[in-house]
Amino acid sequence: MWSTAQLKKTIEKVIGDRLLVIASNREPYIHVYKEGKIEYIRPVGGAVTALDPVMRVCAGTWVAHGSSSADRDVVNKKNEVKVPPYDPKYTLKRIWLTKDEENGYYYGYSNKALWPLCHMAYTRPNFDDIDWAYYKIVNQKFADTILEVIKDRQAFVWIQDYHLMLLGRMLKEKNRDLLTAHFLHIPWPNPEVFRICPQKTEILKGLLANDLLGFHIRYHCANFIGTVKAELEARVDEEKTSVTYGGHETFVRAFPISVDFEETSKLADSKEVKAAAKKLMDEFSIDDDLFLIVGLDRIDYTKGIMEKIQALDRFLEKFPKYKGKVMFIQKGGLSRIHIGKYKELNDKLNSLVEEVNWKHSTEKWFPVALARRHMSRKEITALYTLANACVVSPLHDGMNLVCKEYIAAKNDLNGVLLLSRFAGAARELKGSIFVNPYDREHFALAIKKAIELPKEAREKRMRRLRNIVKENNIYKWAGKFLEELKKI
Ligand code: GDG
Repeated sequence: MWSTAQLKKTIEKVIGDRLLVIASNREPYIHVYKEGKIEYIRPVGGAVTALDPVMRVCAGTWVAHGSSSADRDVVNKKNEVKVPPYDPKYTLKRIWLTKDEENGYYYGYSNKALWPLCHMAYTRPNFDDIDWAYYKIVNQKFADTILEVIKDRQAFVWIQDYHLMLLGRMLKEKNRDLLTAHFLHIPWPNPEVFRICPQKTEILKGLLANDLLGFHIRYHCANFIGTVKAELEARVDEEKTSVTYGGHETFVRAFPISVDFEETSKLADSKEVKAAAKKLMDEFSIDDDLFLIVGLDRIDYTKGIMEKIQALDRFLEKFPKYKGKVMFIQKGGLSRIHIGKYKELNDKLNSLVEEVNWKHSTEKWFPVALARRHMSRKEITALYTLANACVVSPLHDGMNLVCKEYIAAKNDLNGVLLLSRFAGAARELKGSIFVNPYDREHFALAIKKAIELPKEAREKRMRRLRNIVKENNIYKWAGKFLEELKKI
């Protein structure tokens, strides 16, 4: 099993004296004002959850958009602050964006065009020229900042996600000696879908400037290679899974991201989490006899939150004997609320929960609780430990970390995972009860199956899932990525 110690060795071997720079839109830590005092928060989101433990081992510089109220007040003259705040291990360098830049680059091109384009969740992408212009401006801003950090040092830049698809090329144009890799946390769609993107050539060229390109699963790699074949005059080597374009070879590989299994598992057994679990039981009136189902997602149309509540509704229609015996808590953090589609979804979700509760509630019981407040990692972990089942039902998802966190927290084996076939994680997590979120009838039956699964079968499945996540943890993800870099 990969550990921090093994990763550290790999980092030393691969990175050596090179400076490690991570570039991502989102910061690993944000600083906010609360009652006049500055506090820090670890923002919600998969990439950060996965990379913070890696950076703590590597001690490099993380360049990201400084987006929060107190962010400017804790940095030095170089816009840098050491993090984690409670145990400083690496440097966070913040980039400031104007309102227009944030609107065009983040809300606009990244999340109104690329996010729906790559997720194929039947939400039409919106390509706007001004958004694209800002996308380029902000990518250039990142490039300039990173080149400034690196100066003439040898460095490896590890770029994260769809917000920075032009960055690799911008960096290489200025400094050919840099080693750059890009990991995409979201799916890559098939060539037919990508074809409609007006900026497709620039995006592909941007990505193909990197030395290594990573996706979660092989299916996304194959889609990417198919897209390159359809769109560019490039040489594809199927054996090596590499693409040569403009004389530069880029290796394309799958690295399934994961969680820190040991840490989550240990946290789940801690006194603090047990205390948090007790509080949650009071807050949501969770009775020991209830079968508790939990969902945890950013409120996003790709996550299939509406679909899971509709499936629960259908389940209660079909099997009314479960009324009063089952409870569903959906933790949903607001996300990208300045985008119309997200606001709309949030309103729809409120109405749906109200409707389903009204329809099925009894004097003392209602089926769905929508938990909106921010929860700490301890509280999230407590929720996992309480949950008899966790439902992860995205319409399409790069990987999905919630299902892996749930598995890592279930030390007592008393839990069932219902998992969408369209999450990247479905390729690995054999032992889940698989669902198609578009098939409400079948989804409802899967909920019944989860509730009725005998103890032995439940434990057997969970044991199998835990072995998979334990073996394929976050350190393995990072380690394998770096080992691949060494090979090329
Ligand atoms: C992208 C890809 C890929 C959620 N609410 C709270 C909270 N969370 C944490 C969860 C989990 C993370 O946020 C969500 O991770 P996901 O993987 O589900 O989703 P995305 O944000 O869409 O991430 C995804 C990921 O990148 C990594 O590559 O798996 O496919 O879309 O860690 O626990 N954490 C806290 N409070 C909350 O209220 N503390």
